[in-house]
Order: sequence, then structure tokens, then C-alpha cells
Amino acid sequence: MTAKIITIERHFLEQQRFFPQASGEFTNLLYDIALAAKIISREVNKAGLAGILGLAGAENIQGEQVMKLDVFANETIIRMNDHTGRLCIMASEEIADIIPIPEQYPCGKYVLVFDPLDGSSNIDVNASVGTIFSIHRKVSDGPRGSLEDLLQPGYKQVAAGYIVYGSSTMMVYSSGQGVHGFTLDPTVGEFLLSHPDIQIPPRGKYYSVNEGNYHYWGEGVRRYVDYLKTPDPSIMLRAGEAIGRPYSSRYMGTLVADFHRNLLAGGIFMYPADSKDPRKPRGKLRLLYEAAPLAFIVEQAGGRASDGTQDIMHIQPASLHQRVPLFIGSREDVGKAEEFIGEFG
Ligand code: P6P
Repeated sequence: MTAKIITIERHFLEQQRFFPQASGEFTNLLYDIALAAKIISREVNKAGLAGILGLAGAENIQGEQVMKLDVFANETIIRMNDHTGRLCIMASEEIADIIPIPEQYPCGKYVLVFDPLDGSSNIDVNASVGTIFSIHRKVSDGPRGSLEDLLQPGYKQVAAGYIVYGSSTMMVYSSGQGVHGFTLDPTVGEFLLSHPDIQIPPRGKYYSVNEGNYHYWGEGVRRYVDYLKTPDPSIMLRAGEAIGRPYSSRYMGTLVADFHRNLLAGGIFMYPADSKDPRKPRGKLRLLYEAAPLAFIVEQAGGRASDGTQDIMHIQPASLHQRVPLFIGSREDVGKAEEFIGEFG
């Protein structure tokens, strides 16, 4: 019997059953994000032809500088969402300050925070890139949104997700009812349910970290990574597959792509604090629109996300673009990393 074809729109509607009080605004917001993802996917997939066709990221035939893809992605998400009346405020990795809803448009009850094109430097080498988004409810009293609505801890998210523009374009999201993955069929322009109810294995086979920073990490992280590389005779079998140490190293330099692989196959992604750049003592990744939305996803899939000492989801943000060390993936692996950091600092 052929599998049911479930589009992401149909899935959103079915999920709406869990929110009887929902006015459909939330569902429509998810639609808007999925549409923006399709538009960005189209441009990303043409990026390699930029110089030839004068597309985003190159000069067009009039010799004008066509906007770079990360700027295009940012503009696309803002334009799709600033007039709908569903949001009260936005924030983006690309924009230093808050993004208010223009005065001429009504304000809604949701907040959208996003990284429009994570890993954009990988586009020139045709490696995967991604978009990450996080949705909160408005909590401030005013008629329009404010910084207070943006600086909410991860556990208050109502939904989060990412799009990975790779060998295929996939959208993975959760609204608190499990994690579901959709693959874009570009011939019909539909995201089709391909990975229902994703669960991350409790222990992994991959570790993902930039080992070039090894000598800038704390002792605990160095010892943990050495531990992952040390052969362990007590190999365990899971579903007939040997799971044990040494883990395999996989690092693509795009958070979304590394996270997605580990979500499906099991493992841990790390971007630890390091002493390499005194301006970034807390590592490179951002709390609001990278760590927190992926933490929401991984917890819904049975995994964990930590800054090395506490759950990402319980960190109260102090500023829009604050950085945070990130250990995310299979819960046993994240727990083991915390043990090493707890013991050795
Ligand atoms: P490094 C991409 O620039 C990014 O923000 C993440 O997507 C990725 O995980 C990380 O930086 C890679 O950083 O220092 O290892 O090149």
C-alpha cells in the first residue's frame, strides 16, 4: 500500500487539533515560514550560477551588486511576516537591533526570532546551509512588541524549527507535539512529510566539533573529546549496529547540517567556549536564534542541549545576540560532556 502523501500545510492543520484555542494565526504563521523557506531554497539552489545568471550574491547584467544570499534570506523572511498581523516583533542574526512591525500594520500575539542563512560562507563551496527560527508568544503589555518579548528563555518557545538546504531541502519543526521532518518536492513546490516523529538515539555514533580549536578549550572539553576518540572494548549493539568508541568525527561547519545529521543518526555537536578570540569567550554560537530553537527541537526528540553546566532552555537571555557554549544531541552524550566539564572545568 502506498504511503499517505501529507503536505506540511495538512500537517499544520492536523497539529492545530492540539490547540483548540488557536485562532489559526499560529498555523498561518507556520505557513508563512514554510513559504519563505521555499523562496530561499530556490535562490540558494541557483547560487552556483550567480556569476553566470547575475543572481543573488553577484553583479547582474547591469553591473549592479545583487544582494547577497544571506541578505536575500533575511529580507524574504521579514517581507513575508511584517504585514500579516500575526507578529508583534522580530529579531534576526542579520540585524543588530530589534525589528519592529511597521506602524501601518497591525500587531499580533507572536514573536519571531531567526537566523536567516546559517553557514552562509559555505554557499561558495556548495556545502549545506540552513535557516533557524524560534516562535514565542507576546508577553509585554504594550500594544506593540518590545525587547521584553524577544528576551524570553527557551522553555517558553511555542515552536521552533530549521530548514536545511542540502542535497534536498528539508524543513524540521516542532510545536511541542514531537519533531517532524518534511522534504521539499521542488517539482510541485510542496514540503511532504518524510520523517514523522523524529527521535534522537540516546547515545550517538558521531561527534561534531572544530578540533582546530582544541588548544583553546578548557581541560574538561579536551578530555571529553579525547575520551570519544579512545577505543572502548565494551562495544554495545543497537539494532545490530555496533555503537561505541571511538565515535566518528563529522563536522561540516554549518550548525544546521551537523545538528540534523546527529538528530537522525545520534551523536553530539559541540561549540565550546574557547580562549581563541577574547571578544568571544562564550564561543561563537548565539542563544536566541541558534542554541534555543535547536534545544527545543532536540528535547522534543528525546535529546538534550546544555552550555556545559546548565540546560540551554533555562538560560534567561540578557541581550539579543548573546553567545553561548553549546553541547547538543543524544542525551547520554551531552550528559557525559557535562561530567567531564564538571570534573575538570
Ligand atoms: P567554525 C557558521 O558560520 C556557524 O555560525 C555555524 O553554522 C557553524 O557551526 C559554525 O559557525 C562554524 O564555526 O569556527 O568551526 O568555522
